[in-house]
Amino acid sequence: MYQLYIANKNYSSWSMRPWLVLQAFDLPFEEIMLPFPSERHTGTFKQDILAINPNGKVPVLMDDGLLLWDSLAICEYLAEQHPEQNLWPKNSQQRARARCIAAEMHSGFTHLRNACGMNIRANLNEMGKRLWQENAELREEVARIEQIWSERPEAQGFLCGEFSIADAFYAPVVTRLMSYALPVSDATQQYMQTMMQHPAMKAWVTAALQEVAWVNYLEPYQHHVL
Ligand SMILES: N[C@@H](CCC(=O)N[C@@H](CS)C(=O)NCC(=O)O)C(=O)O
Repeated sequence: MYQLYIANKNYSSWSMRPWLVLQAFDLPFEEIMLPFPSERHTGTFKQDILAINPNGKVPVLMDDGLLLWDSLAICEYLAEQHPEQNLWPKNSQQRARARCIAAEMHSGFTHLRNACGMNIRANLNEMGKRLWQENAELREEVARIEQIWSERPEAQGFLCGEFSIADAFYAPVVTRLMSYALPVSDATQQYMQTMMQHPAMKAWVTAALQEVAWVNYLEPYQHHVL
């Protein structure tokens, strides 16, 4: 049984990716939630995660004492451990493409990530309008994402055929586009719907919506009303 250490489902986009892969492929895992503190440099999150991962971040996968501490490395490891399940697409061309687009997400899209932090339960539509007008890099990055998504083999399907690690990597983009109501094409919205209907995605989003913890430093656009 794997152990996956994650942080708040509402906020932690890097935690979401390997969690979705474990869940979608029905791999046996125990989830260990280390919630972010309400204010930076308070609470026990940092000391708790540092006790198991010197890198000090989530997600972390533990497999029988083996520590893995990066979302993409975790997914690669899981794919290697379960070759009978196509965590990466079976078709070699789609597999190559899936790896490229997952890597592009993992190492890029910093404007989207910085301006539109994941916040599943929030309605940030008004802020989204403003960011869209003011932030040209954000518009460019969303255009690139729409291009990637438009190249999926089937309009009703996932990015590289069946659900794969590539989709898990773009899952937090789906929720961001919704939270900030960024203006995207019908084809993009179709993919967002496909993703939102996936059982693993539904399970994560449902759990995120039930969380009440407020993490002030991840809420640049809202005030906490008690
Ligand atoms: N490149 C890493 C990023 C991990 C990351 O930034 N995790 C965030 C949560 S989404 C974190 O642990 N932040 C806590 C901190 O930096 O103190 C990965 O792919 O796993």
